Amino acid sequence: LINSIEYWIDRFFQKDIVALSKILKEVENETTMGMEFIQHPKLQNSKAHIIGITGPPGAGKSTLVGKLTKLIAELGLSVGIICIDPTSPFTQGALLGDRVRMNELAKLNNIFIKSLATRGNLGGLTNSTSDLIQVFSAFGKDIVLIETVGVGQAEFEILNTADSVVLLNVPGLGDTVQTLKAGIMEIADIYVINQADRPGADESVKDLKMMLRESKKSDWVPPIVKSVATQNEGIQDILYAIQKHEYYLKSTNLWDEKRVSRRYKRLIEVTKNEFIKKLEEKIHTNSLYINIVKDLEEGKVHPVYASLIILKDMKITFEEGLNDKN
Ligand SMILES: Nc1nc2c(ncn2[C@@H]2O[C@H](COP(=O)(O)OP(=O)(O)O)[C@@H](O)[C@H]2O)c(=O)[nH]1
Ligand SMILES: [Mg+2]
Repeated sequence: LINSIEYWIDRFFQKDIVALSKILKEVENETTMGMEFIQHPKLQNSKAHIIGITGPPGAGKSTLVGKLTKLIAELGLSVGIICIDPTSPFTQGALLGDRVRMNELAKLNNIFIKSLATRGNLGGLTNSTSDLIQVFSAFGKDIVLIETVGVGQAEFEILNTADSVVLLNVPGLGDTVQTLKAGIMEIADIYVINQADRPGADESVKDLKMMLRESKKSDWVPPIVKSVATQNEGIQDILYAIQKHEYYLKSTNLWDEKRVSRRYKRLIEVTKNEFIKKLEEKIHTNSLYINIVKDLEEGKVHPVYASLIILKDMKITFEEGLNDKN
């Protein structure tokens, strides 16, 4: 009984933290049980406001997540936090620091923290991130905060995952403008210059403003907020900007559109992964596949031809013009 899905689902809806933790773990590890949890009719919920906090290492993301969470909890809202840890050995120490600070937070009511190890891709979101968000949402979390390190790809992934993206930077960061030019900064809905107790904050705000004016692309004008996370300064302003963005999303239908497109992307992702798994399995066990791969490796057939043979075997029909001419 203790291993039955219904047992854990019942406990989950009794707001049992152990059940929440159990289900998050199973879903994170993509176990059979986890996959059953995530498909459970009662768990189809995407009401939570998903907020991505991103930016370079050391910008103050964890500190901000902490202060924001406290403020949100004071409003009577519940928060789920997902921390995506980069695997880089250089940041191990910092990560331990993060954990300690985060655990302090966890003692507060209504807050639950899930730390994820990234599998290889530095700071990247794992496949299961969107499922973990869904679990938090079904549990009744009003807000899910996701901390990711802004290195390359992860910044774009957070864009597809979060409703509102907050990008942290620090003043005088020489490459602020450089990053902007690379287009990376255009992902954010809210810009924060944290560590505004350090010199150059106003210049950074001015630079940002100019860049954003040039790249205006929607009705939403991303606000730029200065903060000193360690001193709890500017946190109210950041939360206000987040709430304003939530209102904007809901009043323009973007809120629903984002949910629809995320579910669709997940469908494609899961199907693609399963397909590739099947394919690789067959390539190692099925003689038709073994032979066609051998011919391919020996340069006897073109990859397109080999692919057609495989698709045909899988009974996947193809568009006109792509059908095999044999
Ligand atoms: N001076 C100053 N230091 C800050 C501020 N916010 C965070 N820090 C410090 O910057 C370091 C990195 O912060 P952390 O939140 O771990 O950054 P993260 O890597 O982006 O998560 C820590 O030592 C913080 O105490 C700030 O507003 N001003
Ligand atoms: Mg951190």
